[in-house]
Amino acid sequence: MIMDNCDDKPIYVTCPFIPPKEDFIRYIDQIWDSKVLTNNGPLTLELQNKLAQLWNVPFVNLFNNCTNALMASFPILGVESGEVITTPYTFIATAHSIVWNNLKPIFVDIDPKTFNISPEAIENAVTDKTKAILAVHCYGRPCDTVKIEKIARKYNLKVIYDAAHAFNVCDEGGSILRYGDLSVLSFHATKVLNTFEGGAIISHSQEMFDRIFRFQNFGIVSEEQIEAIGMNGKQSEIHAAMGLACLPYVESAIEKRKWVYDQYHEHLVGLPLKLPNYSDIKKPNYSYFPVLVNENAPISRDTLVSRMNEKGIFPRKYFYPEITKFDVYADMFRECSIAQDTANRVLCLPIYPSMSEQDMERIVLSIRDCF
Ligand code: T4K
Repeated sequence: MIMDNCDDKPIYVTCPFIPPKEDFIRYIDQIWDSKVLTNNGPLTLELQNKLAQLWNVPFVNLFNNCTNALMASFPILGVESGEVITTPYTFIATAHSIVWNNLKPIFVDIDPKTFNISPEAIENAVTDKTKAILAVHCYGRPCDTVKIEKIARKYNLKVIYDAAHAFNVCDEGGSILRYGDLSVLSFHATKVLNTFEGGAIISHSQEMFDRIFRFQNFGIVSEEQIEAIGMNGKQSEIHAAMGLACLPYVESAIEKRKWVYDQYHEHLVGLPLKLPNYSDIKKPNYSYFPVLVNENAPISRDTLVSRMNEKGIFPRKYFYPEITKFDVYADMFRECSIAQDTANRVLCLPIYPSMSEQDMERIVLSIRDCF
């Protein structure tokens, strides 16, 4: 978006974490030496191992993005027909991954407190055609994994968690990536850890790891054997290099995000906005700062956005509209009143590790001026 009447630098919803250039170059030198550019080279394996250690999970397959990893998840689990219960309150990639597999998404409502898919709504939507649940840990807040897994066991359903927002998030038992048949992460530029573009699938057995490994490499078993209509989902060495260069800084980057979160809580108190509260999460990652504009606020969410834009500040309406409001999903519409109400009032404020005190002040003033 082009800004008028504003001398200050624009402030966007996020700004990628960039490691010191020398750290990145050191890994690039290794690529130049090895001449291995892709197809599971040493840097990809190193990043995979480091992430598995970090999360205390045994099996991590890196992908070239989260969307491809989500798309691959269904054939990998043998879900090839039928219905998948999912949330309408998410980024479009979640739903696309179902439809790309010629599966039918069944959109059910969310919990108003967590913005995550409601387990009760899932159970009410189960039919004899249901094969899987695709749940999203929205904004990095863990889903009600206990209830979801119970429903999955009762009806013999596969569970995939879209954990695009959930890098490093832990509950009392450790990383939330241990839940579900598969968890799928994003390392897009806008995420807590970035590899420019990237993703990963976390699985729980050597057999599944091997199957994912082959599927993301065209389904190749050997030169003379192809076991599936696989895809090219591999992450390249340059992307792994970025991940490795960022990784040592990720905890301090999350700490800086927490500073932003705390500042918003301190300075936006008393306004007709409902602020996110992550105090009940054992280890949150502060990846997003979604506020809800109160129904009786003097201005609407859209007016707030316009006024902030005039001052060169660009929060985002993640996730407006809910998926079934997009034309291409209109014939899959199901009434989800909580998702609709949330989508109409939500605004994700800028949050990223390099936010300066001056920029924080600009954002806070731009909001306070509106009320
Ligand atoms: N599931 C969920 C729940 C997701 O949220 C996502 C992605 C996915 C799956 C799929 O993951 P990937 O396949 O992408 O790995 C952004 C991201 O592109 C997308 O990854 C993310 N979710 C979604 C919530 O947000 P846009 O279209 O809003 O991005 P964009 O380009 O407008 O960027 C937002 C702001 O970030 C810009 O205003 C400026 C800043 N920015 C962005 C980029 C790309 C930078 O400063 N530098 C950059 O390189 O989708």
